Amino acid sequence: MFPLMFISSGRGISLCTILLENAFILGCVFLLPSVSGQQPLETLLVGVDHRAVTSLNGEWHYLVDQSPGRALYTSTGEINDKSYAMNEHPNLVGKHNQEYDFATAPTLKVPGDWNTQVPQLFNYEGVLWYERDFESQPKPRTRTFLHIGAANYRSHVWVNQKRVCDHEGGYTPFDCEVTAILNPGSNFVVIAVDATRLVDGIPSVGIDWFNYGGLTRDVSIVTVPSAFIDDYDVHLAHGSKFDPDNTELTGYVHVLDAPAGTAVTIDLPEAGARTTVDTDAQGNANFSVRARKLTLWSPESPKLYKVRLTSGDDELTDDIGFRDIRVEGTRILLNGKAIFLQGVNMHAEAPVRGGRAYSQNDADTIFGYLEELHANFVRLAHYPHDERMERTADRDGIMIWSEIPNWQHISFDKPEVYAKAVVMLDEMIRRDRNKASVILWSISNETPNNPTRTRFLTDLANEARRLDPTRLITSAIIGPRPNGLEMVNNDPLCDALDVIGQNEYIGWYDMPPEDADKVDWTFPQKPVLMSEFGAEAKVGDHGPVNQRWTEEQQVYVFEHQFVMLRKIPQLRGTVPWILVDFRSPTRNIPRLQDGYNRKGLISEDGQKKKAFALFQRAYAEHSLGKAE
Ligand code: GCB
Repeated sequence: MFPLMFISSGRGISLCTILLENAFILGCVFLLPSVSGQQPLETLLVGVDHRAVTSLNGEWHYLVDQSPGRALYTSTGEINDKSYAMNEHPNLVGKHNQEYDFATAPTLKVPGDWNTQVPQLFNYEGVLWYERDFESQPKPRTRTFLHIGAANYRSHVWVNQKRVCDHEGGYTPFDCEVTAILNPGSNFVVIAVDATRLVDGIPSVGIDWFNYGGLTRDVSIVTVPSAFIDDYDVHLAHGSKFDPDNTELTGYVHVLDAPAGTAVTIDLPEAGARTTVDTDAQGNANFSVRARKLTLWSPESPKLYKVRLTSGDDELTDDIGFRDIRVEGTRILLNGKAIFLQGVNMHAEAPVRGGRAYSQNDADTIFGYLEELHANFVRLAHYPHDERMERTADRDGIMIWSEIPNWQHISFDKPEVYAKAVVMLDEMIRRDRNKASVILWSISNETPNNPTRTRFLTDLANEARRLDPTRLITSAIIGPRPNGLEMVNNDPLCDALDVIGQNEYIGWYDMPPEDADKVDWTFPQKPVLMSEFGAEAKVGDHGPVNQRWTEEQQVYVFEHQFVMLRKIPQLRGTVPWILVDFRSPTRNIPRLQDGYNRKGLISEDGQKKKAFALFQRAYAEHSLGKAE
């Protein structure tokens, strides 16, 4: 067990230092915002996209604060609350005061990375300040939050000159309470976003994707009653026998700041299910209710129900599907039926438009490709994507692997890094636990096999199970290094997983493509997904199959992969790397790469390579593996 523990308080967590070796509790350190510290997850509103909010999307003024970020950081590395956060304007007459002015500064669109909006900022990875004004009419007995869908990587937020929150992590949402700070009429918000990579960050400094900076997802103002539903979980009772006319649904609704005994109603009119339960002293209302008429969610029938939650003055209606996912031996069962996942990987980069994906149009383009491919599964690499992706997957019946960015080299020996990982995991699970499409939580990708990392990730897998016992836990494992043609995965991390993700690049980084035919894999007795495999090709480049970078060679690599994959009895899914070519600054071969990883089945401008048709056929014929 890691020498740090999270103690639940309500549904939030606080970081406490506990010396377990001495069984001696030193006490809880409620983390204060600091330059390097991660704030514990306190309030994170679930289902914000299903509430009436005031959008703060649109044009925001910005100022660049080049490294070392003199406006954001003091010389001792503290956050400076008295600089741009004050949003003052320079005196044009009288005494000299300061040298910035948001009011006349240029603007950036939010949501959106800064890199693809301003040519000079394309490679910028430092601090950038955002500002915008907004109107508010605070109402009595309400609370107001600023909700930020994601900001990469660290954010510091001030409203009307007061710091309201700090957040670390580029791919998950957070909320800052502003109730006491808002003025009737005009207000302003200033957000400093620092995209500097950190050795002790998650991910760490070396990544194979583009480090888009900025307010990359929706920003909104959310007003709720003084006691409000901040979190809920409505799912099919795990292990219940499915009877469409009498099915148990279960979960909880958490009402923040509700006195014990506050009534909560869970109502699914179409399913004939309704119950009213009371909150406990922590504001939690656990429930169990029978549905009289239920169609389970599945790729063939992605049925969603209106789920209306009410408590006091608060009310929220979500669209939720119900399904059961479990592992039995080496099989994955969806609603009791063995499945084979016909998948593909995807980064959160907008096809054609380029830049960080954030819109429904981006999601629809990606899901359009998935449909054409006859895919039923997508791995959202290597971090949580925009919530629209899960919503669209719920709608379209595509199953999802969602992961936190524990990518390759992380400071696994540092308790503070473990603390960050737990918060990111909690934020990911909390946002998406009501999405039927999500079947797998992944805790990491291609991490080095050593005891420190295995302990860190085993603890994290257990934490994921504690947070959500209804889903499967996985990780993408790399190795063993090829040793002849026998590949034995004996990574001890597999013990902590329900489903093994295996990455391999036979035919590209390792061995000639044809050798794949002769490779034999041995795995622990669990379901296996080949979670990455592939080769690069520049769209439009043609030639013989032994010529690198051609579409023909990419197809050839996959064809030999197929021979190998069909021989793995416990293979339960194929997830080629990757659906669309994506930006990666380390991919620098002129003309062939030009800053893109070219392992896509589709080029970044939407042209399908030959390999796309290969998978389309294989998936249409269901020919790559068996469900049991
Ligand atoms: C991997 C990584 C992925 C890379 C890919 C590649 O093993 O998991 O993030 O982009 O290989 O193309 O090398």
